[in-house]
Amino acid sequence: MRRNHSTTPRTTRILGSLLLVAAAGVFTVAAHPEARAAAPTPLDRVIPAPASVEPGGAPYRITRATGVRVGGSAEVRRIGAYLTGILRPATGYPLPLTEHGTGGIELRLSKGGLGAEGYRLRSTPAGVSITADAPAGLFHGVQTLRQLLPAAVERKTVQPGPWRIAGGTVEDRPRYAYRGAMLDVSRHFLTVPQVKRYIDQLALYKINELHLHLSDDQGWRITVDSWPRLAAYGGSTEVGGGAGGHYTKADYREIVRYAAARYLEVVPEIDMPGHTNAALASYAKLNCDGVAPPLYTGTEVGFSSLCVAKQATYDFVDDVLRELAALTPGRYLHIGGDEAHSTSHADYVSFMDRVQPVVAKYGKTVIGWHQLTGAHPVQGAIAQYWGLDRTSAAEKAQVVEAARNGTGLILSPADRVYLDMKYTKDTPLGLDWAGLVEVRRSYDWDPATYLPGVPASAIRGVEAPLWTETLKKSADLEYMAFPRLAGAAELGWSPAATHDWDAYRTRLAAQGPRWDALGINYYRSPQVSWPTS
Ligand code: TNX
Repeated sequence: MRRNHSTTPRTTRILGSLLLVAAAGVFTVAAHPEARAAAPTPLDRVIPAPASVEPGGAPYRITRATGVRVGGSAEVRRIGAYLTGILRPATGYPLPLTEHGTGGIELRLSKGGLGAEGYRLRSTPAGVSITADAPAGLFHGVQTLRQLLPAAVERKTVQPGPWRIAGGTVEDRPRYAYRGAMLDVSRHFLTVPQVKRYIDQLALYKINELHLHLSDDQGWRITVDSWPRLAAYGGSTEVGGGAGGHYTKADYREIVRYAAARYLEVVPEIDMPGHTNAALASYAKLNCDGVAPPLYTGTEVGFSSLCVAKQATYDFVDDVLRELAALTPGRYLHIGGDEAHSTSHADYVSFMDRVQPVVAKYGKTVIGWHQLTGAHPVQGAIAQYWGLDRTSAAEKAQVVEAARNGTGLILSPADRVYLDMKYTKDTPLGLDWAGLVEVRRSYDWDPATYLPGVPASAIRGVEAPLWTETLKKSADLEYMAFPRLAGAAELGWSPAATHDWDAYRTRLAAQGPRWDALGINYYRSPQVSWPTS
């Protein structure tokens, strides 16, 4: 009974529900309390929805005797260690990493035609195996395995179990290669542990790109050795006048390392030529009038601009991008380019004409906010679309035209996946300039048809930005990100044929206890029937 979403989703969904009802019946009459709680999570109750699920056979049960087999490479062993790091505290089992033997949990690299990030998970009473062409696939398979276990597996103290994984096979691979989340560490500075905590949350949903918005009017957050005042002075405050902060190069490398260990690529952004007050305040020579403005701690946008006519501006850009590229193993440098309301159009175009080749000179690919499509995007450039339903037809047409001419697109429609938008008028945090964005609205759109006329090949994926004008603590970030982040991750990963609000809200409800167990603060949207216990 293979469930391949491109062919027969609905019939099998109904069949699956019937089986579930039958299973629930069996377990209600069973006397043992453990058995009653034990109907294992169905293989398709995972976010993002897997590409293909074939349920069948009895479940596997993790016990005190289970080992984790990780033959082959050091990287597979490291993924095994990550998995046991998750499983050991709640199960209380030793779960040794082994190279040989049979049964148990097995992670193995083997060519299966599922691509750079795909995996196959097979569960039988004898064991669970995850196989993949490449380590990233094994890591994503581990996230699926995690979600197939009871939510209590996420707790840090020993829990009763049982730890069962439904029988059958999952074959999975992403719809889009770029599945991103952005953190604005400029408006409020976020510490390295805060960023790591968010990275762990992103990994659970198979997100593979972490875009860091490292500079804005309110703060410059990364050390640049050739321009030391950027971080030391430009990073010394934030929205509301707090102390701000910045990452040393060692801090930044640590974020990159931590992300890479979870198969996320870091995309650093230096926003230019607008959103630059922190830089302009740090160096008078970057200003056309040679006068440094004061540091800024408000939340207005569009008032600052680098001086497009001055050579100092391009010396600055070259130094900053060179140092940033040297810190960046990833493919991309994001050069911003949004809301340059204090830069004339002609200046904006000439600035982008000079700056994009600098990115290429340092071996990286340009990403810019979609206003870049109003200039001359270089070949290979990617534009990040942050428009709304109500964005003018002319602006949309400009983006579509660029996509037809080869510019790639990352979709971040603000009235869908801007995680800083309020859910309702009563949401205590966030902004509402793009509208109120409840969970269903955030999930219910299709990246492939969102901008009619864009060729499918232009769409690189989906990114959910989290701007921090109103957000300071991890609990604030999480309240805005969860549950909507899970929906954005699913739009990026799952085949279009799995898209179904009713099925999604059931799967989403099952994430609530997991977030509780992980200590993740989330918005209990009334659109979702969260479990009560
Ligand atoms: C628009 S999106 C901005 C940011 C703000 C955000 C707040 C974009 C490229 N620019 O400067 O932080 O709205 O929602």
